Amino acid sequence: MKPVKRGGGWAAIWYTLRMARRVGWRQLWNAMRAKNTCKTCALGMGGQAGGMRNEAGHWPEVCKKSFQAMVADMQHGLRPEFFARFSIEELKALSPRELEWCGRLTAPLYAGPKDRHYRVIDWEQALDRIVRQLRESLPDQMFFYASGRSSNEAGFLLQLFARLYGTNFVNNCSYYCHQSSGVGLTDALGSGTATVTLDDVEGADLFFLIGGNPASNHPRLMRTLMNIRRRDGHVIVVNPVKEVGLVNFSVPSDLWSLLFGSKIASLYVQPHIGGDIALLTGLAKAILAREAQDRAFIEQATEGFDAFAEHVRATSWEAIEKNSGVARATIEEMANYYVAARNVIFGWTMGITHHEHGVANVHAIVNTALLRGMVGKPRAGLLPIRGHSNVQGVGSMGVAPNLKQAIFDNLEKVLGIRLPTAPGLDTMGCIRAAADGKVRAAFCLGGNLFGSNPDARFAERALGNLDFIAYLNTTLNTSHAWGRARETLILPVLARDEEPQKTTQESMFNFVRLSDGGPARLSGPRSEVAIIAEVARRYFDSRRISEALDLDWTKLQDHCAIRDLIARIIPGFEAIRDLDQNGKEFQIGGRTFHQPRFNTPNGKARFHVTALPPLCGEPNQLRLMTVRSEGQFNTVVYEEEDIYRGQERRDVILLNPEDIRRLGLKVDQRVRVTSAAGEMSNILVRPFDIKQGNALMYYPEANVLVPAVVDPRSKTPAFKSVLVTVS
Ligand SMILES: Nc1nc2c(c(=O)[nH]1)N[C@H]1C(S)=C(S)[C@@H](COP(=O)(O)OP(=O)(O)OC[C@H]3O[C@@H](n4cnc5c(=O)[nH]c(N)nc54)[C@H](O)[C@@H]3O)O[C@H]1N2
Ligand SMILES: Nc1nc2c(c(=O)[nH]1)N[C@H]1C(S)=C(S)[C@@H](COP(=O)(O)OP(=O)(O)OC[C@H]3O[C@@H](n4cnc5c(=O)[nH]c(N)nc54)[C@H](O)[C@@H]3O)O[C@H]1N2
Ligand SMILES: [Mo]
Repeated sequence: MKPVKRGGGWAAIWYTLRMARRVGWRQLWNAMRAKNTCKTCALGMGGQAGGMRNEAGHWPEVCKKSFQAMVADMQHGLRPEFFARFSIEELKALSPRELEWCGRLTAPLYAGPKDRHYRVIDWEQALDRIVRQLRESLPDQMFFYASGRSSNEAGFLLQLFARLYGTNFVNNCSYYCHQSSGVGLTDALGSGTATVTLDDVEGADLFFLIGGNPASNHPRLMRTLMNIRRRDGHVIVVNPVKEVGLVNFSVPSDLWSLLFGSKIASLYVQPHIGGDIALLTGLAKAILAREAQDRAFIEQATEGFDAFAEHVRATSWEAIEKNSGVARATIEEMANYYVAARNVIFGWTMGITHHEHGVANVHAIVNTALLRGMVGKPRAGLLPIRGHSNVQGVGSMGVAPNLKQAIFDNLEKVLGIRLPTAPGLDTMGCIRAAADGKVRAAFCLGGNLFGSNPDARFAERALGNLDFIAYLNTTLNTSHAWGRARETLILPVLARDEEPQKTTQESMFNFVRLSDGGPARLSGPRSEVAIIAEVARRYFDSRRISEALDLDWTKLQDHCAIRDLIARIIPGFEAIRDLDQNGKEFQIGGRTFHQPRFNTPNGKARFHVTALPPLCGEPNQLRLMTVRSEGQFNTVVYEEEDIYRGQERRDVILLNPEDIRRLGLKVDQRVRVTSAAGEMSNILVRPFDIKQGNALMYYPEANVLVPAVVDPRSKTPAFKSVLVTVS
């Protein structure tokens, strides 16, 4: 299969038309137009401005992914006969794509230790089964996981319930995603999210895009990058892989761009996997040598500069070049761009966070920005480009093992309750505790806990060691086949645009959106809030949550009542109380930095010394990254092909042609790929423009190979840095 010449464009439009044929034009159009936040990435389209509009009000803002996700939700419902016909073993034989396209879940499903098939049970039995588990377990034998698609309302309720139940074993998929960004940014600025708004990005004259592939994963950021180039600004891409869409992209809603394409990267830098710290240290070294640092800003608004500068000066160019794989001349060229720019944004994604040194990677980016005073003023700053459409909101709501002190205090004060104080557990921590038999049961609000885990065989064993697991999902996924406990329950939920009540979401720019919801497409699935509130009501036997507020779990079926609590408890969310009345979507206070004063105790931003991580691996080994293709959303595979990388299938390993030659391999030869965690056979060798010594395979399948090793600070697995041999 030939790769496309540029990203986006007609291919995206054709695909959309094909999707529309599948479910009906009018239906799809109406669904896309409804006032609901887009379901896919966290760029924050839709909401009250109407579907397909971004935070700057631009229309039409759509991408293939939003159509894919919508069409998947518009599928037919799965009939009970399906589960009588197909055994769990047979579900295991289905690919992630086949599972997704089986149809929407419509009825609660149950499988016990001896069952070979899931069977349909009624809601009464299902809810009672969960409550029985809660009664039989001790609070520290239960954990709660949430993905990032659920609403703020559902997230808030889930963590409140978990804490009143008595546990801090509460976490969300950000532990496998941007946690390193949250930790690294908080270290440096006292705040863990983007420091900028979309407007700021639109006004920048240089954008560093590090370790991300937005052409595929955040397509609507591409218009913004195109606009920067059109204003004579620049985009510097840092990525071991030459991603075609980052070189040239056709923004489908822009006629000129559609016809002729838009150049994206002004400079494309290809470091080794894990070479970013060395590269950015080199960039800082070049800036310091030119004395181009912003002295006034450093003096007035930062601390830790001297130790940082000393470390940078002491690091040799030789070490920098070797470790990053980038020549000094290229780094000097980056410095030329950086020194010439006035307003610079640093955006990054999983190429930065999915490492054992993920937090240090984020420190290195912040250092680079501080060096030239590019944080704490308009049109410049730091932008972790988030994944799931509401992953940031779910975190803000406290679906996290360690509550921020202010939230903890507010919860106790406002509700008049005592919260558990035993330490919480991150996602990998919970999986390990399951493997060790320390936790006995789990409750998963969305997501695919098995499929997203490193070391798939270990994850299967760990989850299999649980007595009970409940999954709340819209469609079937690999967790339901491979991530089963002795007893497994699957509950069908409504998608965001089918909710009977309004819900809210938070974008990666800290902007809170309101979604109207809409009519249910199928009878059967229930609202996430309704399920959590009902489980809690039954478990607590209708006891009141708070005497002070005269509040019980039945009242918390009402999303307005939940938003009222959020407004009282979560700092910065005061305006959420009246959101459904006045429709005023809002920017969360205290997170955007347009002044050089930060949320650290003394108001200063901190430099961090970042040692170069060793570039590991023997000569016969390759460093492997596991990434997304163009046709998937996380563990949900919509299409087998990856048109951007020119791959018609997913069981491939992409290698630099020089490595193929050096290792004595041939293109399209079948090989075995082995790592410390496992092996995959019958993988096809494919040549690709990837930095020599590095390799690429597709997630989630390649999770068999990823060891369960995490960054000690953020607990995020090193999904992008797996040593493998090919034979
Ligand atoms: N269509 C679609 N959209 C999505 C998703 C999806 O699956 N599909 N997932 C959503 C989610 S949850 C997330 S988190 C985001 C993910 O968005 P991305 O982070 O863009 O996704 P990945 O495919 O993991 O790609 C990471 C990129 O990092 C590069 N990379 C790998 N290792 C390194 C390294 O060491 N250094 C540098 N500089 N680069 C490196 C890879 O070459 C690749 O281009 O997208 C969100 N949006
Ligand atoms: N090897 C490797 N592993 C990785 C990554 C990687 O790059 N490489 N990336 C990591 C990252 S960044 C992330 S974020 C995680 C993803 O981890 P998760 O968020 O746990 O997984 P998803 O695949 O996004 O979850 C998909 C499921 O969500 C359900 N769903 C969809 N919409 C809704 C809804 O509205 N409500 C509910 N309740 N359910 C819904 C569907 O049933 C679908 O099967 O994976 C991580 N794992
Ligand atoms: Mo993610």
